Amino acid sequence: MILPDSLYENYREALLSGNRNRCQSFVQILIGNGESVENIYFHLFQRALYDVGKLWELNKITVATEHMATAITEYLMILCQQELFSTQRVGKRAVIACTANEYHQVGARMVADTFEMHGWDTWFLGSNTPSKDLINLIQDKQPDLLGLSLSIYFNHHHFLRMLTQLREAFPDLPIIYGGQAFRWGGSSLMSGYGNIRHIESVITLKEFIENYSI
Ligand code: B12
Repeated sequence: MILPDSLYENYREALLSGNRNRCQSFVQILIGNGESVENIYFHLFQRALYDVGKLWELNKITVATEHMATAITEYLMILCQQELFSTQRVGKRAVIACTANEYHQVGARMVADTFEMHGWDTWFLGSNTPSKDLINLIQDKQPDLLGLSLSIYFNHHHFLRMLTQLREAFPDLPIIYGGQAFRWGGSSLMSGYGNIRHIESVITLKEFIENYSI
């Protein structure tokens, strides 16, 4: 996707000023031009939220502005989902969750939506999922794959504990994981957890799903 910087900057300005209607117009134009939802998620929404994070870190915007930008993004993602209803089902199922104490859910939601767009049936559990409840849900839904999201680096121990419990209950379940907690590494810690794989973004996830065979 080639998104001119000027267009991106206009979108970001609308997002930071809380102008939901203007943001919506940008998305409608991109969808109307045949842009893929993955590209919109990655090149527009993710890029803008990463910028929001930098501005917040530098104290240039308030927590309220960050919350507003996140809420608008989640609203726009639902708008994009109108695309999903026509997708033919492929008979595969995925559960997508965030680790305990992990409150960043937008990335995981994008992952669940990407599976849906490829015809998978998904259960997206949102933020902060306790291991015990996740295990019960997996027993109930019997998915073909589990996706786990972790953004906060200092939550690594929650993630590893969750993986240990998951592996005791489901030794062979394919697991994929991602999120900004792994931006600076950490994947070597996963080598003892069997069929598990790190995927960086919705763009690489798309390739993974297209080549996936059970
Ligand atoms: C919005 C936001 C919040 C919101 C989240 C609300 C919500 N509804 O999700 C709230 C207010 C809760 C929050 C809280 C905090 N936050 Co915050 N937050 C953000 C912000 C601005 C945007 C997050 C986001 O949605 N990004 C966009 C998504 C699409 O990107 P993504 O998560 O990386 O997802 C993509 C890939 O990573 C990957 N992926 C992600 N998950 C998965 C899973 C699978 C299975 C796969 C295959 C792929 C995959 O695919 C996604 C799509 O391409 C980021 C800035 C940033 N750089 O992202 C900071 C950021 C993540 N937060 C940060 C921090 C420090 C915090 C707090 C500790 C602040 C505090 N002092 O309280 C708390 C921690 C709360 C907790 N325990 O979780 C830091 C994290 C640093 C780190 N890695 O440790 C960041 C990077 C800000 C910064 N620059 O410092 N935050």
